[in-house]
Amino acid sequence: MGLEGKINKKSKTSNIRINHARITTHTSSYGFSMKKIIHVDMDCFFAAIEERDNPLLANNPIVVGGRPESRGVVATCNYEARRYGIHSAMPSAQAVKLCPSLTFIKPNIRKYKAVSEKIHSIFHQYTNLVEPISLDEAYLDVTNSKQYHGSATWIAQAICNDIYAATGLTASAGVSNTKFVAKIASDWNKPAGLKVVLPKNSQAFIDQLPIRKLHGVGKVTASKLENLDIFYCHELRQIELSLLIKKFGKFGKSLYELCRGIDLRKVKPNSVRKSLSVETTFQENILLWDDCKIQLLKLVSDLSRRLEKSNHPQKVSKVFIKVKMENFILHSAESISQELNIRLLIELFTTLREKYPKPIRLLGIGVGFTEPNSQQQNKQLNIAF
Ligand code: TTP
Ligand code: MG
Repeated sequence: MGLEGKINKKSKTSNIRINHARITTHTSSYGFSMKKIIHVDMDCFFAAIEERDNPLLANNPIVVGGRPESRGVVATCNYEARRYGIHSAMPSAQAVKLCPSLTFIKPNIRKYKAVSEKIHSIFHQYTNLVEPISLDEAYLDVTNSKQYHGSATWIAQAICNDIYAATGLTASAGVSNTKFVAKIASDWNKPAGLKVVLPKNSQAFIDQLPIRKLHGVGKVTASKLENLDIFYCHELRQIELSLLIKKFGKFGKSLYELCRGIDLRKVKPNSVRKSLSVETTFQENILLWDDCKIQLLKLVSDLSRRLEKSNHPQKVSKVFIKVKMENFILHSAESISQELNIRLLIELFTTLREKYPKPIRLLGIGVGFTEPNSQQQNKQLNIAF
């Protein structure tokens, strides 16, 4: 459904709540994780399923997504198409310009969900600590798993083999003692690749990573770091915590920790998401209404894509917006809504803007979900996402 179709004309704005928070930093004691974490991610998921089901497509560039003439976007594409520079979220019209012989396939979400159920049930054969991230991706904590004498490497390989045997599709896996390294590792040897980063090699592995690989580092943070002549994690590690906090606020502490391999996030089994949000920090603070509107619409389209990809079982119950001003003060506003509602977000933004007519450093939007009822929770346990 196009974004226009998602506007809920019945929504009311009478229950807007405005919150304020000052960004603060705090210190905590560091501890290195001795956990065994696997991150599994299927290769070209939707496209691989379509190729499997139609051998005539093999070796041809294909896209799963909306058609160019109906202003569709690429959900994913196979490696042949990636060679032309095509990627997820690219407008299909642009994709066909890059590769005129491209084959477009309409997504069949029901089919992809059935495959997803199979792979998630394989994960559960190795541990109960499975955190589903999306249809094709999950974190597993196998610290206490007994199979293969507890070897996370062998378990990861066995999971990929089982997935291939059950579905005819390949997965890639990363093994590490932290979530963020396991995720980077699963992408390392794609497709059908396994990358193991042992705790003793973790620092050396992180040191050679470009800073853009770090969890949460987007274009703006990366270019700020690059302006400080910091391109790789080993360079980031030379920077003092106080300077990072001065430059990046609370996120400075995360940067300090991540480049040292410190990521204490646990694998959260069957986590019930309470919200989903996106945000962007601007290279230059913005003030003009037109600039704000463009950024807001970009965020809406980004959030809408993520909502579709994550396939949440819970219903949307509210929308919210947050605005960080040039002085780092954060203001937010929210309103009840059953869907991602652009008009309502614009109203919330206008309310905040009238109250705080100052240059904006960061803009974020999100949706909150209803608490799942027990029936939904059971469904979640069964299908594990
Ligand atoms: P990804 O795991 O991000 O991508 P992928 O599996 O196609 O390719 P890779 O081998 O690089 O992991 O996403 C999984 C599926 O989610 C993907 O096949 C299609 C869907 N998807 C969207 O619909 N929109 C998006 O913007 C993205 C990134 C993915
Ligand atoms: Mg994938």
